[in-house]
Amino acid sequence: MATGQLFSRTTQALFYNYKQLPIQRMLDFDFLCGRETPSVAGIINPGSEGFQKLFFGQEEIAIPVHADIEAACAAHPTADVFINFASFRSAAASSMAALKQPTIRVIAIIAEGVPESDTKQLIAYARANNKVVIGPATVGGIQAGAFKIGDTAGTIDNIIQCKLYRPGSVGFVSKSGGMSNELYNTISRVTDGIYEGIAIGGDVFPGSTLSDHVLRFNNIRQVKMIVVLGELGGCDEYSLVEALKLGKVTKPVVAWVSGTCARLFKSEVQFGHAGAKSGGEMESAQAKNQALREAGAVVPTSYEALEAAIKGTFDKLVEKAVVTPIKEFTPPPIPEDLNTAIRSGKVRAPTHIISTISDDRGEEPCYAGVPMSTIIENGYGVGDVISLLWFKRSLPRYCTQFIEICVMLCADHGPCVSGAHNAIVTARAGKDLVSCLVSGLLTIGPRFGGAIDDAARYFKDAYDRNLTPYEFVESMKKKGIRVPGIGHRIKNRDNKDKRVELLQKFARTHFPSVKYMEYAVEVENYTLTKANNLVLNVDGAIGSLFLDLLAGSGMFTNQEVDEIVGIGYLNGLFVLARSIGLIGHTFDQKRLKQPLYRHPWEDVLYTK
Ligand code: Q5B
Repeated sequence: MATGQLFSRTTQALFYNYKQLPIQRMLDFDFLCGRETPSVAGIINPGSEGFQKLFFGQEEIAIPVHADIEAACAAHPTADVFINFASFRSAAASSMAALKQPTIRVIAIIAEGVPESDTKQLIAYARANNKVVIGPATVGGIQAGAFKIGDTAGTIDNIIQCKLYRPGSVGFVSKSGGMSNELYNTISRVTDGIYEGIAIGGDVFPGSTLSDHVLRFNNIRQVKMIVVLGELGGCDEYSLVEALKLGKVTKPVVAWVSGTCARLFKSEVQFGHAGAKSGGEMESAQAKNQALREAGAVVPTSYEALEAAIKGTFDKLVEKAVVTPIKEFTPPPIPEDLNTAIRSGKVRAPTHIISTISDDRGEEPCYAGVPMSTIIENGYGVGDVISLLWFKRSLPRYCTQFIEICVMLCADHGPCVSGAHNAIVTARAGKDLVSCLVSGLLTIGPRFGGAIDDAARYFKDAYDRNLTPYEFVESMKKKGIRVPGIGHRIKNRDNKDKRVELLQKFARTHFPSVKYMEYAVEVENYTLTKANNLVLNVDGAIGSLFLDLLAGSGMFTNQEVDEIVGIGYLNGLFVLARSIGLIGHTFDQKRLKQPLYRHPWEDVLYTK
């Protein structure tokens, strides 16, 4: 790299702490400048590794993410700039770690509020090891057409407006990052633009000083004039005065120290930066401006006159042919982000998902349009929530009560049923809760718990077609289908399922009609003539009674009832309810610290 140059069109940085926007802005700047390689080689996101997808022009690229600074530097030995977006709490430690890496040459520390004692240590280490620190409390810097640190120069529109996508002839250094954006604009209006701009940051002890950068600019062939924007407070500007007096700066310098208004305040005043406070006379903006003027810098009489001073100095360089005219070009357009384009109404994009049951975008989540506060304040129960999220309407209280009874009655049926057994075996194999739950749920099907929908489907079809129980059962037999909702492994005529009786009792009391359930009972009466255990089971009771609920509530069309049964809503009741029990069994086994389950050999018939 040529003398004085900090950056070039091939400079690459490591970016500490993943911040999507400033990284994307760096990559957009790269594309605008026609760089061949992205200026961000890697991201350091403490503790996590992988890749981050970002755009380089129209192309999506994956930038490696590293868990620590050492790993990132080892993976990207040519990335010699470290852009530190750590908080003020961790900026010093991470900056020192970066400075200690042999591959890192320049670091920019963005955080404001880094303890001064820590900054002093960073400065001492950087000086001793010939490294450059920009900041803390800085936006960074930019080499026009080559490399940009983070958010420097703001939006792409601003960068284009200020012609920062190609080099000009002005070296610019300021304390303030915000004011540097302002000056990029001013300089672009009255000169051929910025060659390099640096904001050293507003702390009392900046990592590099105004004069450090002015002296560097003086050595850069392409920089023809220098603009300096200082600030009241501190003595940094005096080292520049000294350099000017000693003739170390040979290029024209236009300077302004802001903060002249401090004299209007009766007491000492502190401006936005830690270093920008009125102190003794020497630290006043007036004294510094005067000293710079006397040392040979072009210093206007006010900030308003700064633009004219820059213009006058630049025009003289043009007259003397020190500056050669730049060939202007139009930079490539940066593709607009889809979200921005949608927001501005320029494009429309199809959605990938359609959802009708809930919405979490407003002030509070809504279930089927009912706000959460209404659900809580009106004392809704689980049955009401199921009614909203599954059926998309508020069902009458007796219906939601029935749903809750189903959930309570089916929550568990002891450790010996298929689902509980699986959950227990899985828990004893040391698996996690979700695995245990899922292994139990996977047993729910046509024989165990998952016969509710089929029961509803067949009972409805048979009832609606006026089939007698005899015709229905025998037609099923002919087809080789067991009647869903009929039969149980342990329940029989003399040991009826209490759950079925409770459901029937509730429905007979509250439902306007229980015609489907009564039909199911007639079917049961017939199947019991065949075998003692062919009782109406809990699946059959829920299936037939839900038909009565749907039909009797008057809130569903026939087509909707068919759809509910066809889709298979009703098995959902068993799945939901039994999840409670399966979770209970899992906790139980874990609480009891049960060992790995192995089925006894004696319980297996080994045969050929
Ligand atoms: N036969 C439930 O069978 C079971 C017949 C039938 C006509 C029928 C069986 C069945 C339909 C599915 C159903 C839900 C597999 C059950 C539940 C939740 C649970 C579970 C718990 C809980 C029981 C002997 C003879 C054979 C068969 C005939 C049997 N069922 N005929 N329609 N439905 N039901 N499932 O006792 O002539 O000898 O060949 O599939 O509704 O899962 O607590 O355990 O809360 O956890 O093993 O309550 O009924 O009888 O298969 O030896 O059959 O009866 O054709 O006749 P079994 P099998 P044949 S509630």
